Amino acid sequence: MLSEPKSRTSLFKYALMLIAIAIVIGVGIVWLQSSDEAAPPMTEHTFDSGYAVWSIAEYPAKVLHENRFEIDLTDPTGAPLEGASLSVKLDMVNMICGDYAFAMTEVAPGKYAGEGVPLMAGTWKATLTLDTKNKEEYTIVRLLRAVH
Ligand SMILES: [Cu+2]
Repeated sequence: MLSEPKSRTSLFKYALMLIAIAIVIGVGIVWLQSSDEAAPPMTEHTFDSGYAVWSIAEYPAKVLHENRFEIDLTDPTGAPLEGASLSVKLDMVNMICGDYAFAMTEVAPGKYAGEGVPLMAGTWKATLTLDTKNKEEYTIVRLLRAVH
């Protein structure tokens, strides 16, 4: 009779511990998935004078290698947005380890390409400055992952 409440208490503690472990694992899985979802290989962006599809040829990007960035621009009617000038700046999220800036060139009507070099493994923020031929300026931001 004396030992029964004791074992119930320890069973209760054991159950609490299992629940706590399950919560920690669950939060960890959600966090991992959200960091992957935040930096997919291809991102889509709408801006006032059109639409952008931004892809990175090999993904995740390779650290200290030239990675081909491709941006397709279309105007609101779906026609290629030609004659824009594009430049990209890479900087690492939550770190001051140096930026990498590069220009993109128009390789086909409305299709722009350039080579980006992440300096370290991790998550990078890429900021695109887009100047249309009508002298409108837009800033488009995406995240990307880089690995060794
Ligand atoms: Cu860094």
